[in-house]
Amino acid sequence: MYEFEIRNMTCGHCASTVEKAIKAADPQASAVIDLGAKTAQTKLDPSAINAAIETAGYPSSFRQI
Ligand SMILES: [Cu+2]
Repeated sequence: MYEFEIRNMTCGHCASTVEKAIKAADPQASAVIDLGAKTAQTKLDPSAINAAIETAGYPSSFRQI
């Protein structure tokens, strides 16, 4: 599992934008988004997903958990 820290994800609209970016990067990814913690968790391909989140306008970093 990988956890992405997405500091500028502040509302439901942001969360849905981030979720769409994750799904577009990897249709197999199931994202668990926690708006309160500003994190998303996925199982697959963190580099591509991180790039997609950033392209959507949200600076992101990830770590293995
Ligand atoms: Cu927002």
